[in-house]
Amino acid sequence: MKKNISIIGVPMHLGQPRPGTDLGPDAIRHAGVVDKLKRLQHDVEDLGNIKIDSVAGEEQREDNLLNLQSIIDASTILAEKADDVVAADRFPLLFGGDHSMAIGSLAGISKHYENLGVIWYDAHGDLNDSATSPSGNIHGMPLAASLGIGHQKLTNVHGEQPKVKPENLVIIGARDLDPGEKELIKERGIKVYSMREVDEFGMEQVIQETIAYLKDRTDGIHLSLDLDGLDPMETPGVGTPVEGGPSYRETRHALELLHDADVLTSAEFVEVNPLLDDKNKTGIVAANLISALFGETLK
Ligand code: B3U
Ligand code: MN
Ligand code: MN
Repeated sequence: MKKNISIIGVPMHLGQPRPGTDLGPDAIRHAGVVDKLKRLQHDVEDLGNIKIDSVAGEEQREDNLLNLQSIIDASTILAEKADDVVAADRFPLLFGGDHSMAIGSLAGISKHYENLGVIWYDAHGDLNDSATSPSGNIHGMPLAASLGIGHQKLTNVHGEQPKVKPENLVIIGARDLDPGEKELIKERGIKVYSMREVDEFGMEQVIQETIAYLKDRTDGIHLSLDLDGLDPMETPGVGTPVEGGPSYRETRHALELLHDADVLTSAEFVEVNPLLDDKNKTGIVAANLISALFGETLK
């Protein structure tokens, strides 16, 4: 089905200490993604990159939260932009940028849904708050913040209400969860297909079950795909690689199945870091996955 897609680049780097994720959106563009989407007959507009400012002297970890105020400022701008795209009846497609950007994207998009579903494809849970985080890096916290857990400034971006309900969330590919995250998953009954389950059931079944689970209980579904969700052999350009992830082929098939089911209403591809990459491999994988999600078939 033809979609009206609006691309937003989010050169976010403040959610973690390594330079380079600010170059992620352009690395995905350089892999030719806009042309690919146009060739698939979609209406595509590229809104360019939002501006990420950092508050002077904010490098220190106040309250175990690195760059808190700068991230709040950027998230607020992103939330408004994503909100506008949905209000215009277009499909928000976001290129990142570290995963702290999801605080803003989910805040903006969720305004339009009673029950926004979220598929979180990631090696990590991103369910920490300042008390459970081993790093103080906010890119490990966006899902918690979206559930209404954590520092009030993070949970209150673009409205005070929780953006996502725990029963509307599915995490896929997890293999590096912190103790506090595991507790939260248990306590809130969050559905997780860790690598153990992906290996046991296969990606096809995991995705079909995810679609069946979310379809009836939600009125829209957002895909948040962290490129470190894939095995780092194929996506080396990420800040926190974790071995033992799904391959490009498995992930591509997951996105083909999501395309066929036509259930997604927004998507983001995050954590591309060209400074850690090998000849833009990770940007190219992101572009290929996006093409699969929007209907490209390899025949
Ligand atoms: N869970 C760890 C590591 C981490 C989270 N997200 C990424 N890395 N990309 C943390 O710092 O919260
Ligand atoms: Mn992540
Ligand atoms: Mn991750």
